[in-house]
Amino acid sequence: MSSNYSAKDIEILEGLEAVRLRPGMYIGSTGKTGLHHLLWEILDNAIDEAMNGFASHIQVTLHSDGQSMTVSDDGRGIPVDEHPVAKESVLQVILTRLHAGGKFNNNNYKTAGGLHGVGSSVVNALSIDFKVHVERDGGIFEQRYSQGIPQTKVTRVGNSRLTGTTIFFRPDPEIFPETTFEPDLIRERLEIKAYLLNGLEITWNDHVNNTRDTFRFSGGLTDLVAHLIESGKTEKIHGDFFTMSRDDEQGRFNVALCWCDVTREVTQSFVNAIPTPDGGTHEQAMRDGVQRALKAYMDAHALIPRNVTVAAEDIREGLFSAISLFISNPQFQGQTKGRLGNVDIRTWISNAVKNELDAFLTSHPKASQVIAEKVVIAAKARQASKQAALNVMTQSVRTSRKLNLPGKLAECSSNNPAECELFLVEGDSAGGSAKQGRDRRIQAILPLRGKVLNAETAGSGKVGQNKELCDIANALGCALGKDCTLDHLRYHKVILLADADSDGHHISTLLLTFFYRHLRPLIEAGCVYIGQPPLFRVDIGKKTYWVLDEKERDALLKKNHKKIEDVQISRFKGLGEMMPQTLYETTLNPATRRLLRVEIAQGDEEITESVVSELMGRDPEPRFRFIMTHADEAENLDF
Ligand code: 1YM
Repeated sequence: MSSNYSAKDIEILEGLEAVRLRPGMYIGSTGKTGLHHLLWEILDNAIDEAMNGFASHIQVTLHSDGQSMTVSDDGRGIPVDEHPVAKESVLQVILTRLHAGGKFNNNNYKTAGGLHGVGSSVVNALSIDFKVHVERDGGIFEQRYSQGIPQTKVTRVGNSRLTGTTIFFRPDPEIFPETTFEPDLIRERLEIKAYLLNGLEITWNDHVNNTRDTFRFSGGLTDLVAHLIESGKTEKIHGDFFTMSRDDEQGRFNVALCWCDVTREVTQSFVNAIPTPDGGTHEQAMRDGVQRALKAYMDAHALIPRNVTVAAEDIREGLFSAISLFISNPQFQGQTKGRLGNVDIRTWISNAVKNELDAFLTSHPKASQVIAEKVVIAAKARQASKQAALNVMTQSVRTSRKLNLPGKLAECSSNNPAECELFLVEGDSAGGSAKQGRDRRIQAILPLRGKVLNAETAGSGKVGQNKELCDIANALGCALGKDCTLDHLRYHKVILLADADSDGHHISTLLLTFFYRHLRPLIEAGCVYIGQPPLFRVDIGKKTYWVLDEKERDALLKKNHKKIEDVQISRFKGLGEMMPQTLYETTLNPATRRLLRVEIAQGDEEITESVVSELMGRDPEPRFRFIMTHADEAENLDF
């Protein structure tokens, strides 16, 4: 560092200060996930070095206090010579500047993802103690930091003929409420990385539990699938695994799979060596390729009995698979960014898997026979009951339609549309409570931000381009307007959930206008509902009641007038205020909630039409007239 404090130094300090002020922006949170994110960042830099072919061994050590870590690799070592522009050591540039790193190059897909080399400066800024040790150019170099501020210069402390980088860091307790690392979480991640990076040796030293493991797999994904089979306590039904890899201008990927003696399907997918637990386009494309290859093989060899039809899920029964994809522009979606969204890679992966699996099936006739028999048994079992067949049919519709789901949709796990419900929830905070409080099996949540577009004044073109409204249609599995059918409907109930105030009513009205104009078959089929959250909580003695409105509250008080001295009444300002559990009990739980079904009054279709167009239309005059005529019917106006 130059001796006088230059504008450049101030800029750097401001950069790292920004990280300390808003750590969540850089590492997601300051909770357990954020704490471990620090480790993943440093680890990913070491892994990048291995993926680029320069490192073959990585050591990760959790120190005995459980609150500090060391990661080292035997790569080239971070450069220590003077940066030509910054006029200070490249090492210091890397550790103090937010966007320093030689890895932004977009053509280079060989990056572990994460923050792409930005990571080390972020970890440095958020550590109370940070030491870097580099062996390179015949020397050993060291430097120490605290909270991102250099405590020493980059100093040559000895000679070495080896090369590599070692980083020690202790997360800053001023930033992280909890600074204890979780050994199991780390161990699992390291093991997975070793499966994905064939031949890389990762040593895990856990000085809290005094254990040491070395992970090194030469079989790559095959070893991972074998591990899944072993921990799933099952066995392959055929000899060889199917494996394949592709490496071309789109990126590269590996697949390993086999069929096992169970009915469930087990899949693990990764992008740039990062797990995608919620799947995505790569996982779906692999499945698609598998299904097409097997179906084609069975058709060509007349392996499907006359009275049997094979469905996609018959093929997937017992399928154990893994896909690891490396691409330069991964787009992660979903609440926890656990799903890949890139559509450009779909055909590439699906066709490659289809072609390679075609060849595998042809060259392994015995295995193909056994797999085909299993598929036929699955298909027969499915067809055995008409009801089951019906369920399964809708199931396959549901899964194949999952491709375009909006990122913020919290999906339910059931695949049977008849029991599934979609809640459209106003606001992120209410959306969050609903996600936590819901019955994950059958209830999906789509949070909506603020007022949606007024479909009455916007015109079909604008509606078709509106993300929020298209998200709703995509989640439901319906097209808009005259193309809207219920054939692929993914939920048989869609429930609007807004606060019981004027803003909430406005949003419900806008949504109903959208449904009425563009998704009318849903209303006609009786699938659209309005949720009714309670307005009051009334505690009488030890008992709690949730009541819908003033009328109900007064009735309740009248009935309990004897115990009236022991009464507490509170009014909810909004759904976001309710604890998830309370929201479930009062508003989501099918057994106790109250819903209004939206209907177009029989024989009054014309009236409905004119009310919608007048009240939601561009011309304010009819709205004014309506308000003036109906003003005396209104109660509880909320301004
Ligand atoms: C324990 C963490 O960070 N290893 C590491 C980082 C780098 C290199 C080698 C490296 C990269 C390159 C050239 C390059 C980094 N270098 C840079 C930068 N382990 C760990 N090992 N020489 C060495 O990418 O061209 C950023 S990270 F920017 F200096 F090149």
